[in-house]
Amino acid sequence: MRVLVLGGDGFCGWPTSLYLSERGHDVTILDNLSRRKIDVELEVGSLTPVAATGDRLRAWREVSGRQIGFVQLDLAADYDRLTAILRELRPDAIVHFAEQRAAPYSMRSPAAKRYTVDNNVRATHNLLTALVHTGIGAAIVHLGTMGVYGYGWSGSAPVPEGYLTVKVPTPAGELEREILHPANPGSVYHMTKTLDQLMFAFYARNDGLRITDLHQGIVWGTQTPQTAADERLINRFDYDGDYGTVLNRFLMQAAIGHPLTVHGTGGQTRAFIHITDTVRCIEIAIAHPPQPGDRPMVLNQVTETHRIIDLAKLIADTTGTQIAYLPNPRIEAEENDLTVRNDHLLSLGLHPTTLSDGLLTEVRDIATRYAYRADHRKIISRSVWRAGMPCASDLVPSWALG
Ligand code: NAD
Ligand code: USQ
Repeated sequence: MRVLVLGGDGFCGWPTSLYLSERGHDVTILDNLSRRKIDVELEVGSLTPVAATGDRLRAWREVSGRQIGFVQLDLAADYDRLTAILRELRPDAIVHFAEQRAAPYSMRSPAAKRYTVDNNVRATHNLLTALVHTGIGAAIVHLGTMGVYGYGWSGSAPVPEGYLTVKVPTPAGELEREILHPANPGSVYHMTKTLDQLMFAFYARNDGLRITDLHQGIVWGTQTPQTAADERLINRFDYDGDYGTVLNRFLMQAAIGHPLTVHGTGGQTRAFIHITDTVRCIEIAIAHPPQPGDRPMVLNQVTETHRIIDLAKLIADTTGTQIAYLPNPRIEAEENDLTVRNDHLLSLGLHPTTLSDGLLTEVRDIATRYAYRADHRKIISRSVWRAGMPCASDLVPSWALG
């Protein structure tokens, strides 16, 4: 299959591109390298030493004998070149990772809020309209997020896969309808993913585009067998207060002896998936696209749920690291239940990798190996959800955080 991977230089996109290439697909990455530029803006970098894109691609050719194409293009801005690339490559499937994906970054300033909305909404809309315009019938697989549902909206009922059956009272009696699950985003970033959903619904109905929206949980882990094959292929490992996600942050913090940065009580429950399962889910999704005229297929791409405090305690108990309970910089429920339906991906052949599979050690090993690259000043999250909210770094003396 010819697969175009939008955002293929990023944390999820790079291992996905290598995996699909190894599985025999003809892969081209399209990326504007904005994630690398945001590292420069934030004066922080991946904990792992990520090679330049050209070096990565050359290394893959040497290691695998296979070629991955690369196009440097801004999906949100460069519409004409996008249509030209689509006409030239004529992809069978397009995997869309190319969005600004950090909730704290999306809340850090008016400029970051506007950038996140402009970038994500325009990127997705440009892709959809370019497919209609060029008449290329590629199936789209988009990386959405569990955060579109919000947390605790439906109490302890499992979160369904995208759609909800509701009863509408009418004078003639109750009508049953399936609607898109109500959106309840918790950040400007998550809000852009809810807007993506509306665009998908419209273009699937109006133009028959074939769209799969993967509502992914928090990805943990770093390496896949492909990225581990050569140092130059190593994946990103974000640990900073904006881009680092919670489990990888805790593992890195334990590796460098920094107290684990629990926001609030840690009673927040979230969904997780290991990076090796992410790449496998993408392969499953491109192999099972919806038909023209179908509504967008929504699959919950998660394998397990955990409370943040339980993850912190697990890591603290095995490493002897302390837990720091920090003022929560986000506006979110202190505690929530979360059970999630993930029947589709399981029925299509996903065999989940779980925290208990010993992989925590693998990530910790990576974190220990590259601990010397960590900038301790970048660990505490400084983005707050509303102006005037206390920031942990103002309240907690630095000696208390190691
Ligand atoms: P990332 O920031 O590491 O990768 C995104 C890539 O897209 C980057 O290489 C960036 O340069 C590129 N990009 C962004 N805007 C672009 C544009 N306008 N034109 C071209 N390229 C552009 O993020 P990630 O962690 O790999 O996440 C990928 C996708 O998966 C995102 O859409 C994110 O919302 C989703 N997701 C991620 C996680 C997670 O835990 N990392 C969880 C759920 C969903
Ligand atoms: N948290 C802490 N301590 C930390 C960092 C985070 O307690 O040091 C808490 C947060 O307050 C939050 C939870 O952990 O309650 C998750 O935070 P996160 O930064 O790991 O994840 P989130 O902001 O939700 O975003 C990440 C990805 C995003 C993706 C989302 C999936 O960055 O791209 O969409 O996970 S989900 O959470 O399922 O919506």
